[in-house]
This record gives sequence, structure tokens and C-alpha cells, in this order.
Amino acid sequence: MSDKKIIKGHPFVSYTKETFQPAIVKTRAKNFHNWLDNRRSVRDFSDKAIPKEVIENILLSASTAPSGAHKQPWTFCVVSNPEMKTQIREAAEEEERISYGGRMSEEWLKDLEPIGTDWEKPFLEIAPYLIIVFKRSYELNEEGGKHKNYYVQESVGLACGFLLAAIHDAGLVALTHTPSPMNFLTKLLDRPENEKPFLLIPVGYPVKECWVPDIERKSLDKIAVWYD
Ligand code: IYR
Repeated sequence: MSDKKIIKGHPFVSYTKETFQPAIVKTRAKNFHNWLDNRRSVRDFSDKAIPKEVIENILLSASTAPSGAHKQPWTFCVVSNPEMKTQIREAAEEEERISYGGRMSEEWLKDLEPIGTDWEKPFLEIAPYLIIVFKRSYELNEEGGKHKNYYVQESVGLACGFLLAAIHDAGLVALTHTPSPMNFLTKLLDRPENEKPFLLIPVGYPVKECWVPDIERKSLDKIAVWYD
């Protein structure tokens, strides 16, 4: 039997799979949680090099995320050039100095205290790669017309989730950094008008002696409501 057919005029491929046995489903779900629960945002990076191929595969994993009408409305800019990293650090710190110096509310700053962040962002120069994720609100067609993308925020958020999971699975660490405002990235990376910066994600190995905040994740009863 063919594994391809036309449905309503469009090609479909078979996705009929052997389902896992209930016992395996249980252990897989549990193991996956244990594995993901091990992921932490890290701010202290080693400058140890990472092969480009690793980043390529991580980006391909991110790009398997679902997206509105399968438009994959994302661009991943990958910066390893030291001069560019310095420029990004300087511009980010300029914004962050203003943010921490009064643009963020007292309440916000208080919430960040246990995490220990401040305006200084040395990791932007130390981490071997900076992945800057851009969302593509629309595409430009050949005639210069605009073709809108759908659920762009949700789609790019999902891709970033997949990206972080792929980084963790590779044995690397990352930080979801949100310098604000982020327009300086459009300029420094010379991005077109249909792209807007979404997240800046340094990727690398952690420093040898690495410390992260002693935080806990919410328990199931705080995050889930069941309607049996
Ligand atoms: N963008 C700033 C502040 C910051 C904001 C949140 I929300 C965090 O979870 C952590 C930091 C910065 O990156 O330092």
C-alpha cells in the first residue's frame, strides 16, 4: 500500500505509527520529565568552542515546532564573531542599564532579586554562540507584496521551547535573555523590515563551578485543573 495519497486535492503522507505499550508510555513520560526538570537557565558560560554542526542540528530541531499554517515564521541569527558579540553586549548593556536604573518597576526588580540579575551581561561576549531569534510577521513576495503569517507570537514561542529542549538534550546550556527594547538587534544584524527580534539566547557549556538560583518548580496541583 502506498504511504502517500491525495486528500482534498493535496498530498498527504501516512503517519500511522506503532503506538508504545502503556508501560513504556509511563516510563517515557516520567523519564522525560526528570530529564527536562534538570534544565536550568545558566548565566555563567565557558568560552569552550562548540562545533558548528551542533548548532545546525539544534536549529533544525527548533524548526520542527508547529506553526500557524506551517509558515515557520522564524529566523535564527547565529553570532560567533567576537566583534559582533562585543557590539551586541555594549548595546544590550546600554539598554539594561536604563532598565535596571528605573525603567523597570520596583516590584519587578524585587522579583528578580533571587535570580541575581543586573545590567551587566558578560555572557554576551563569553558564550561561543549567540542565537538571536527573529519573528517574521509577514513574508515579502516577489512583487514586493506582503503575505501575512499567523499566530506568529505563539509559533516562535514554541520554536524557542523546542530550541531550549534541544540545547539541553545536547548537553549544553542556554539563557533566554530579553534585553529591552531589542531594536538594536535589528540594526546590528541588518535584518529586513518583516523581522522583529524575539529572544536572544546565548549557548555554550557552563563554567566548571556553576551555580544557579535555588528555586523550585510549581507542583502539579498549582499548574493543572482536571475535568474528569
Ligand atoms: N531583561 C532583563 C531583566 C530580566 C527580566 C526577566 I522577566 C527575567 O526573568 C530576568 C531578567 C535581563 O535580562 O537582565
